[in-house]
Amino acid sequence: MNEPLAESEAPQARNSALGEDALWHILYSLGRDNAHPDKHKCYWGLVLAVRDRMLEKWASVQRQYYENDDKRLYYLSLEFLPGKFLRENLLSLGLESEAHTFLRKYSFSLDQIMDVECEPGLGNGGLGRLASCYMDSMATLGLPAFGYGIRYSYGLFRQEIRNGRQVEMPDNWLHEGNHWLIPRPHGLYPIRFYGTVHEWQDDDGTLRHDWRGGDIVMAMANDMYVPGYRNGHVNCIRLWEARPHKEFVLSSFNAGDYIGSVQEKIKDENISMVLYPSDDAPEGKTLRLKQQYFFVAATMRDLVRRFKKLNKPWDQLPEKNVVQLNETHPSIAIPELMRILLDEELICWEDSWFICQKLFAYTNHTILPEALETWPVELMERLLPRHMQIIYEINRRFLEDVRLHFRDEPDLPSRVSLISDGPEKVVRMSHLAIVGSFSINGVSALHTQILRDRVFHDFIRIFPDRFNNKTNGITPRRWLRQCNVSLSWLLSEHLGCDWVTDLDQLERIRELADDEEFRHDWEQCRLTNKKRLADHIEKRNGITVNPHSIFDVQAKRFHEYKRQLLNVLHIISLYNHLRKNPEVMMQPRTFIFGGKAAPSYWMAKDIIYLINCVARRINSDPHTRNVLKVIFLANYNISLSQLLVPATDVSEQISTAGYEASGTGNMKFALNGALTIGTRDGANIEIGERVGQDNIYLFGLCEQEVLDMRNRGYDPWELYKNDGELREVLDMINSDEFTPGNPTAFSGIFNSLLSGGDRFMVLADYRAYAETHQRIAHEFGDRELWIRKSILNTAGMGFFSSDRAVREYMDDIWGVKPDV
Ligand code: B1H
Ligand code: IMP
Repeated sequence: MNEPLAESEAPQARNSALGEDALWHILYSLGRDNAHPDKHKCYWGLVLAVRDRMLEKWASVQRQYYENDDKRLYYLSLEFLPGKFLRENLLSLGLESEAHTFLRKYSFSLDQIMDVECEPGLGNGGLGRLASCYMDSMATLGLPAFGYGIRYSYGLFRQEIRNGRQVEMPDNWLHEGNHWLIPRPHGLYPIRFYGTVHEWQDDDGTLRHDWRGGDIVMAMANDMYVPGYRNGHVNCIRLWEARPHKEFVLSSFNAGDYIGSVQEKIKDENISMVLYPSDDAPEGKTLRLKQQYFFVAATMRDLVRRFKKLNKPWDQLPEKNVVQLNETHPSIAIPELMRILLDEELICWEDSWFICQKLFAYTNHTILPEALETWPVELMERLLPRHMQIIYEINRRFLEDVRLHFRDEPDLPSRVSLISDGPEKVVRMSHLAIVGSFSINGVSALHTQILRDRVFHDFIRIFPDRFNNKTNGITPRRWLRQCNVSLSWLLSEHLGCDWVTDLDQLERIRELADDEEFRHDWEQCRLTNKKRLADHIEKRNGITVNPHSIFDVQAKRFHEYKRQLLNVLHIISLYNHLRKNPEVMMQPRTFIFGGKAAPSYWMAKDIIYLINCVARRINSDPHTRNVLKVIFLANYNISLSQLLVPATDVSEQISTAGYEASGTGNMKFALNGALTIGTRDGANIEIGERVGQDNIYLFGLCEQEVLDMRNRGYDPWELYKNDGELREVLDMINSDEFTPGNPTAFSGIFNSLLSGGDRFMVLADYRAYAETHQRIAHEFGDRELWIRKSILNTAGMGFFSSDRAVREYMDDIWGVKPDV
């Protein structure tokens, strides 16, 4: 094994021009005439030509991993949000100018042909995009890393706004095929569900278990390639697709049940059909658990297959591999590896458990109680009977240990148990992930502190050394170099190009904040980006916005804790103020919203409806429309985000303190020179520390104050009674002001804020928020002051590079080394 390939067998590097290859592919791979290629042909031809170059590098990098006997990182995530590929891959491979030359010949720009590309929406939001940023950094750092997930046929729904309401449309992102994804129909893995566990005794009298019967679904790999930035390194994200199990289908055919067998086939393929569209609140559906086990089992097969090639003893598995679990969604990997080691490799429990606990690491991304994943024991027992037995045994041994070490705390075992006894017994997946991992991390300093103090407080005492913080990061390649071309040029002119892979270099523009010419150039870049967004808004929404107005943006999933409501309440009060004081000069403002609500989350969908109703009213009022506009941009996704981020003046990061684990949107806006209005929540706190407290607008209750206020007894009616301006706004919502003829359209929202107790303390933070906005409008008018602050934001954001984050994971958790 590990024979290096002979010279002649090694792939030859492509040395023809990219454009020539694209033309070649149009004819020979796509079977289309390449005489006068239109933009579709140019796009597909380029994709294949770029892909060739990536594959060559990928193959040699994979060989290198074996030859160097590298420790490998497996990053398991139910979600990835890579965004469009072509521009990113051209940039990383240094092929941009060659592509431009080719396209110029046919009078296309790269922007034009990027329209052809479909964006894979294989994730809900922050968690999925984080996985993609990390994959980018791992490739750029040259790590032997492997992403693993599911190739959903339908990604996150496409959002349309009809009559102000969100309507969900299917996202059939593969309808034209997708050449960035290479299917691997050879060597599928069988994955079992249901069935029964047979016990038997081996020659030594040891009790053995064998999981048999049930349904088999095949897992087929589809590989998506991730090139590092100009370093010749290419990794891959392997996405599993469910395929019918041939033998099963055949036997039904033979039995003459044609329709039945086809139905079975459809059922099997359902597993990878669609992404669950809820962010921060997992849906406890059987199909979801099937998805989790399906991708995890196929992934562990791949890991074990590669490890076996090395002919090393099993105890070296954790020396050669590490598995990072992105949230608890893949945590069924822990009992799955136990099953493989115990039942297939016949390793004893103690050794198997020792291996497991050294292999897995778990990242927690949320403390929302409704988001902490649990599965009914009854379901787990039926779908994965052997895994349920293993979970019981893990729990039995763990609790025995806890009882031994914490004798005087009789309640502790039931609090930390993997299985909770309620009306329905459930498996607590976070407890399973904690007990089975050697590292557990939160994603911002505050979030990790909350895990320590509250959510996992009991576990900190049991496993004090396992917990650590890894503040999130974003990739500067996509979130600056690619999305903000004008600013990137300006930065490179002053700093050289190294900032793209060494973001701390941005510190060096701090001194340029005093340079008038630089500030002027900075402002011009921002204006270019704002005009581009204004054009987009004109085209999409048919509304003209003033590019000199404050572009105030809140773009993220709709959730009560993210408090889009707080933003709308304030917009309505500004509107009232303007109507009552038509003579006042107000800084013109454009409030922009983007984001999707989970289809079954009615409150969030009502909030979208409210925003659109308020927008309709305000945008059509001749008295205010020159100074106030409200825009809802439909179908927020990575591509739209790349347009919004560089054009934003004010970034809204206003979650109730303690609820947003980190946020990564906050980092993207600030990196591109937006100023943040935010609560002391998630990574906002660390952003404030890095960019300087004078350059960020933090307001409102901090996490401790939120807790204290709630403990004291918080009464939103008090605020309603005492704050006339706020009362007026709330009364408008609770009338037909924005929905003529329908006064109860928003009574649900009104009630949640008042009689419902205002769970997310919107009213409590309202006054501080409104006052902070007043300051912002004032300071925006002072151009020198504002631009200086904008520059200092970008200058201070180096820390939030995902390169830094991944390096921390690498050094503190993974123990993998770059292979470059
Ligand atoms: C985050 C999720 C999430 N936290 C359940 N939790 C899901 C939970 O489909 N589900 O069931 C999907 C997603 N996503 C986000 O992770 C946090 O809210 C952000 O604050 C954080 O920045 C992001 C990345 O760490
Ligand atoms: P995998 O690691 O088995 O998924 O294979 C990925 C690629 O790595 C293969 O296509 C080979 O090019 C390369 N590869 C696989 N096994 C070996 C080995 O034992 N030595 C060197 N290269 C290998």
